[in-house]
Amino acid sequence: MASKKLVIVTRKLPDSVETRMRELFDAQLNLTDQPLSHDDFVKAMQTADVLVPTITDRIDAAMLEHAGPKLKLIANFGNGVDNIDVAAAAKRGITVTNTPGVLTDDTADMTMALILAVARRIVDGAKTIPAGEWAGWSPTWMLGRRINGKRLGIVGMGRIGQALAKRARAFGLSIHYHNRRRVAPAIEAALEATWWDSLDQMLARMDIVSVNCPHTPATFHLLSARRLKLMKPTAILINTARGEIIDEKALTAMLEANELAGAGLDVFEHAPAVAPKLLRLAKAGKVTLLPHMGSATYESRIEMGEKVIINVKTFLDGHKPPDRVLPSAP
Ligand code: 8YV
Repeated sequence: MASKKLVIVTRKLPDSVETRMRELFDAQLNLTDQPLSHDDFVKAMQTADVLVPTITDRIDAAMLEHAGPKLKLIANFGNGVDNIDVAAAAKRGITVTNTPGVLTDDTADMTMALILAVARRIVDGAKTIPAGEWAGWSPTWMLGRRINGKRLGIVGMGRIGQALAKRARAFGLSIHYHNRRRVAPAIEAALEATWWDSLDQMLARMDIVSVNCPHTPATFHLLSARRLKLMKPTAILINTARGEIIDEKALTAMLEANELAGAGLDVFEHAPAVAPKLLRLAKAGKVTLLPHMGSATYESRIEMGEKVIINVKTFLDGHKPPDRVLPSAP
């Protein structure tokens, strides 16, 4: 009987996922919940048949140079694959898969939560009671901004953008979006969404802007200093996608200068490092910062693991895995 293939998993995963992986594969698990050291990562690249990395593992062209002859599949535990040079992997005959779909609703929920948190100052207000700063109700204290009747501009109308649109409609927001391609008329009609061909024009008209597109070379600093300047000073910006999509330095400067009303960020350009200026803005109640929690539910993590298992098993059984990621066109 052929020996089981070596599947190296770089981070601690939910118990049920690890148990199933042990049953199916020769699984080398990382039980420490710390990223592998550089040396251990290189060793994993050299020895694995299948590698299961996460967003905390950067697999660029240089790292792929270490790939051993057996490595044929990188089954990312995550939806976004900006941590992997998919084109360089393809050149080496390495298939890349991801985990789409299962984290859509949780990420959309968290995006909606951030919209509410920033607009209604939920985190800001919640800090006051434990700090002993609440002297009693006042007509003019802790005022936020109403979201009902306002305009939400979604940058990237994929699965998560559409799931956000559904939620936001229930809160009385009108839905606007910019996407490389206009979505199907039936989806647009169901969401009562208005498509903006020009991102610049959309940004200038929105009360809330939410970033929900993937990070690719084409979306790096899509919200550049110039584009951020187009936004209304009363607007708020939400990002649960990737930090690199927004010019964070420019955003910070605008928040400091009151050229934007606030921001809710679940992702950062240099994560896990967060710029000291952003920390100061958080203390001042101008921004709500979350530690990349968009898909952080027990359910999502288990379903992500199950997707990884299906991709790995299908591949090792000699078939095309369902969630293959193809190199994007230049
Ligand atoms: C994941 C994410 O938790 O799946 C994604 O793209 O951004 C996250 O919510 C993370 O990537 C796990 O690797």
